[in-house]
Amino acid sequence: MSWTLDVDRGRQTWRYSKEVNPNPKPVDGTFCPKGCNMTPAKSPQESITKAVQYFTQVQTEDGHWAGDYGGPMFLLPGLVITCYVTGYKLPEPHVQEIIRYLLNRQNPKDGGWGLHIEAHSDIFGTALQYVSLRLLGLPVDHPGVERARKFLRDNGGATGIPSWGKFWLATLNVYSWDGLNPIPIEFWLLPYSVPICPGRWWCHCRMVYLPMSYLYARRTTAAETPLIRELRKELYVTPYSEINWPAQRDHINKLDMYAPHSYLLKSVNGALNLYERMHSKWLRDKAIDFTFDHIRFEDEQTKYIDIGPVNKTLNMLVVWDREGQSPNFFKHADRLYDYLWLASDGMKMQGYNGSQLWDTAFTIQAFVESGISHQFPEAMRMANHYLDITQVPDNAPDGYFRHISKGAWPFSTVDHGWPISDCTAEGIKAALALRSLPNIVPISLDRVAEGVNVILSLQNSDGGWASYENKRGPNWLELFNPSEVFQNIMIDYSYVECSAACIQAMSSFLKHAPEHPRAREIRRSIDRGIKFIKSIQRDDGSWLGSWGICFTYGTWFGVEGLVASGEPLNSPHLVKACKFLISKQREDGGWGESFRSNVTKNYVQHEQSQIVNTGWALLSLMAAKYPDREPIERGIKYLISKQYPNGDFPQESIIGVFNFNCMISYSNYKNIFPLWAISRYNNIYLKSKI
Ligand code: LAN
Repeated sequence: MSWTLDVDRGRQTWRYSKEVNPNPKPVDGTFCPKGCNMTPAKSPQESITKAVQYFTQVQTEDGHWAGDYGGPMFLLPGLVITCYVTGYKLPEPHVQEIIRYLLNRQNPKDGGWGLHIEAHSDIFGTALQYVSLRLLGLPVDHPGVERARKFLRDNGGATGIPSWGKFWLATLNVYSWDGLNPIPIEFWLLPYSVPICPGRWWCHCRMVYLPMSYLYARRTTAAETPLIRELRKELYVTPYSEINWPAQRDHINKLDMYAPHSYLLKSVNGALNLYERMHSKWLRDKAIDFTFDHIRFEDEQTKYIDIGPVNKTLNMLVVWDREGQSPNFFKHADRLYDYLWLASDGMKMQGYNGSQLWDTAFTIQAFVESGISHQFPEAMRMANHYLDITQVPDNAPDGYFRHISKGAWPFSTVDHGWPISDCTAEGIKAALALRSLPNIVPISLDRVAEGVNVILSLQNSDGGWASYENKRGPNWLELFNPSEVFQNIMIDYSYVECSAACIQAMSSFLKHAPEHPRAREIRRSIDRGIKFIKSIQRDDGSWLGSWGICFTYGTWFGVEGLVASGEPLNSPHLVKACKFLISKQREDGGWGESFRSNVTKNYVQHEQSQIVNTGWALLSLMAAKYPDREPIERGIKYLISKQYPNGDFPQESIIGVFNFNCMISYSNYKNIFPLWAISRYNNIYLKSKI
């Protein structure tokens, strides 16, 4: 028996076969290149060669780099519950791998699970994985199930689960809909001119609450089976029929609480609970039809992948509610597999349908900076091909709040197609970097300019860039954040990462097309962007990262953005940033940040140095031409000492994040950032041809 990763224009699906595959294509983490020298690198040059050799060997046939984009623990249960409610059967080999994953990721200390693979156990994580294991067939007396149940019951049972958990349990018929605060579907009928119109929310928040409000309005619920009746007994510390459900609406276990409801939200919820008892049926039916059309639009625009892992399974449930097991339902089921990733710990649901474009764009830039990419013409040709086919060809049709996307790059695949500011920026940077290589047919400057057009359109009035869309609503909308476990989900904010990437892309574009008709406009946009970046630099010289862990990530972007725009190297902003980084260097020469940096928004040292943090810190210091070579050299030595003899690097702690509290794995970063930093070191200090 064997598992094979199939790829098609970035689409990744794991296929099981009873036969053994005699020639498996290596996937990262499973491979040592043929004839690879088993001694560790003795010099930066050797380390670079080994790193590039290794990483080109695991490139997929369609030109991208694939990897594990798992980490969050609240996603897979949505898939398992959706399959159960709709009667869709996952293949048995997948079921076995999913069970293996859930058991592997159970916290050995207390038998629970948290919000992500490194988090402390909480009710959200534990109740949802518990239910998943039971739905997938584990018996009530399985040791892992017993330990989980003990954790749950010792901590008050599942009543204190956060709102998204309450929602999933209610669809499964093991929690009452009366135990939820209302998810008012009529909001969808508000005109855009109203500041709280959902069209102004951050697209991820919008696209999650869209199907949630539909399913809440319809109270879509699983049929009561014997297993459901058993679960009702297992999940709670009081008999199910005696639970006071309305009292549970605001009951959130303290283990789970991260973003408490505001007073404003509490009073709005009070009013909505009243409204729920006397709403107009006519208006509700109208809103149900509108949201269904919107959901269908999203499904079709993304080829049933959907913007993310949460609305993916919710939308599938909506289609089932409306149409049963229709052809569209099976289109959904087919795309479930795009989210499932098999790794050594089992099969998980990823935070997206992959990070294909993002990783490939960074890899291209690191390879070009290595100075040896011309020795790997086929790998570079295929990477260029992946960039080429992944640029979004068209705008989404009007309506349903979509921003323009023609010329943008997405995070994963062209089929997904949602444009993102910094993915577009990294796509542009990679496309332009490839122009320095021989024998590549580069993406034309006209097409790159289409990407620049998207970037220009996305600049906010504060001068910065948000993720997918402009910042469309006021900050006070955050007071309506109902999620309890995530921060900053209501609107799209300007981020240092997105802003700095856009500035770098436009600066690079100007170098390639100085006479472009929009050059002045671009220069002005860069200036405004730089002002924004400077305005959010912290007093200690750092920038807070929002999508990576944490200050080393944010500071890397801040510094590269300033340097790309031509900021003088003696600028107090750059000097302060370097001083900050140097102050965090550790005894062994490395840098290492804990995910608690993001959670607390203060620098928290990891127990150990981390190669990816070290890569970011070194890249920043060298971009800013930090005058003292000694700390940089120590960092480089640290990185080289961590490289495996085959050129790969170890997978260390989780390194990505969203909404401050949930971590996510970027498993290719270990191969990208150490290589990039060592390459820059070689270029600046050794200037040697390899
Ligand atoms: C991502 C992944 C990519 C990431 C970067 C491009 C790295 C970043 O610079 C901008 C934000 C973005 C696009 C991003 C936003 C939040 C996402 C989509 C994710 C972290 C992947 C998963 C996450 C999504 C919100 C998960 C579902 C959870 C909800 C709270 C809806």
